[in-house]
Amino acid sequence: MLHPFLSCAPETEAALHLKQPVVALESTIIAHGMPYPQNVETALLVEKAVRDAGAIPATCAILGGKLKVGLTPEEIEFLGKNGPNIPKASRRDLAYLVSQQLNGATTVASTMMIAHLAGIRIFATGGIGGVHRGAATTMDISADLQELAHTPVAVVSAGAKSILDLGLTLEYLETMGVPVIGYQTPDFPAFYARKSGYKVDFKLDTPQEIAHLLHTKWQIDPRGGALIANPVPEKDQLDAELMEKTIALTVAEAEEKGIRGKALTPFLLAKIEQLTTGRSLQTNIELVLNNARLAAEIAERWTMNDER
Ligand code: PSU
Ligand code: MN
Repeated sequence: MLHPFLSCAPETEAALHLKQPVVALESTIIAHGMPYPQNVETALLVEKAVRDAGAIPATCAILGGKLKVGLTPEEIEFLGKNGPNIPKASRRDLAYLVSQQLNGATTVASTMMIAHLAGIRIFATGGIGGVHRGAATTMDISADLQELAHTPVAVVSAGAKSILDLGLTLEYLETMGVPVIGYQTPDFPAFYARKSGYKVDFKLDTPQEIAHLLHTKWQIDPRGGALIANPVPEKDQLDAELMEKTIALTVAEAEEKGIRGKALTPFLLAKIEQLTTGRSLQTNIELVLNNARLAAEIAERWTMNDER
């Protein structure tokens, strides 16, 4: 039985019913993470990458108060075109948007919630939210981390941008009991770069092993997610030092302008893209595609495990 607030695309519903592999995808990256029209092009390419790797994509969003699981290309176009005018919706925003029958672009946190309600276990994105630099005084810690602590969905990401304090983000995940798994790497990746200077907790080399770990984790305790860190492909990587400088400038500007709360991440993303004259956008697109492919492979192995 579907949750009454969910609205599943027929294809997604059929796939879930038949226990076929499904990969959840978020929509804040579409509305707030990239400019139009590259955001729409990317969202469609990501769905294609999931399909080509043998799974069904389920892009999530809130439309007219419905928790949507699987969007039409027209709905993706709508989110991409309206971009910043679509409210960015994290956990705390869901009840308001649903009860008022409004639209929302879902973050990692709210996409995990929707995926969980629909019975989807694997989710691909670009980068997760985390502990922001200066969080000791601002207390800006993304709700994504609490969601990973509580909701049993595995998130495949290219680590996190160093707009965040990556060391504190990893500490927080440890406290919350979230395993961080490096795919074929011992290093925690820094989104644009393959290394951050920090290590992951565990390195696993195949989608099969990752699916097996998830299966084991949820047999021991059905609560809580996992973070799968998949580094950006070598050829798309940006210079780590240059990005560090760019990000430092961006964070300083946000502070100067007093940009806070949910506006902060989108501001930083747009600014970085401007400063790198679009090169960061290309890298961003490539790493999301890379994550979509890995998530599809894990989802395939996961459905096989699940039926054991
Ligand atoms: N980091 C990125 N790209 C993104 C986001 C984060 O590199 O698009 C988005 C994701 O949707 C993530 C959200 O869940 O921002 C986190 O926002 P906040 O820090 O306000 O929780
Ligand atoms: Mn925040």
